[in-house]
Amino acid sequence: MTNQKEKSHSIPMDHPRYKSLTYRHKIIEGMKNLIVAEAGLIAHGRGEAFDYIIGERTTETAKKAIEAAIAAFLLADHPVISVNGNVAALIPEELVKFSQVISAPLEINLFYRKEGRIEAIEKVLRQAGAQNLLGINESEMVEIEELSSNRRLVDPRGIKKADIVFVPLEDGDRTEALKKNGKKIITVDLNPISRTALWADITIVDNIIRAVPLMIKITQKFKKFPRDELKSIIANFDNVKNIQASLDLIISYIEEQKIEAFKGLDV
Ligand code: PTJ
Repeated sequence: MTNQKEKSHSIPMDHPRYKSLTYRHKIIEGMKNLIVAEAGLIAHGRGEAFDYIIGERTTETAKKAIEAAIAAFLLADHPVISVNGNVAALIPEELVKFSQVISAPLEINLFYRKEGRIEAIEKVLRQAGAQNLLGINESEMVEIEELSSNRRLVDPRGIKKADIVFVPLEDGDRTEALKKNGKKIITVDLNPISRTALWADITIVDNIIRAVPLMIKITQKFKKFPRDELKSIIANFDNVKNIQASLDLIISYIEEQKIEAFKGLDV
């Protein structure tokens, strides 16, 4: 397999950081196609840094948060999945699949509005099979209070009437505003102490690339559970303790790296 090239870009498949570079490439291409905002590149880099120090794996604490999130989603009356540029560029097919298995619409909701971005994201989601898409008709949007940014505009059939909103890779002000509007918030954020991570009801500290495929699997399993079992999964979940456990895992991973990182190196 040495020197084999992946078709869409020139990253050799045997490169030790092949996966990470492939997703970086998707973000860069996404920016060129207007899907990703310029600031999305910086956000992705921040995510990569946190992923490094959590060991680029889905931890047991993240799995617990995912289970609580899916239980909450399955019990919700109007769950909605908010989609921004980064998530659409990284995992369009998985987003569409998740929306289908959990029976929640996808709503395009952007922080950085720019002509052509909504259409570019709509296109990539439609190509991935999306049918029920919200947030695409700006003339139908309504405002949510407590928020001055562009994201105050939401779809009346989606986030406006939602009881639970999944907002992966979200800006802190908006999470706070959605909470103040009475929404329950589920997020995926690699930074366990971002404002969104701290404000959310359920914080999944994991890479969106790994989290959503696992969320799909767990939904398929939990769909068969009785409501009482789902309720007890939520009752046994404590978001503050879970975030603290993620921080502990980061500390112990860094501690281990003092030895592990140098293994096999001639230093
Ligand atoms: O497409 P738009 O206009 O809606 O804008 C999207 C971005 C991401 C640019 C916007 O929401 C933003 O500026 O977000 P922040 O405030 O940078 O927050 C993004 C958070 O997501 C940060 O805490 C990152 O660490 C985290 N993050 C980045 N990439 C990933 C991630 N978390 C999980 N998986 C990732 N791949």
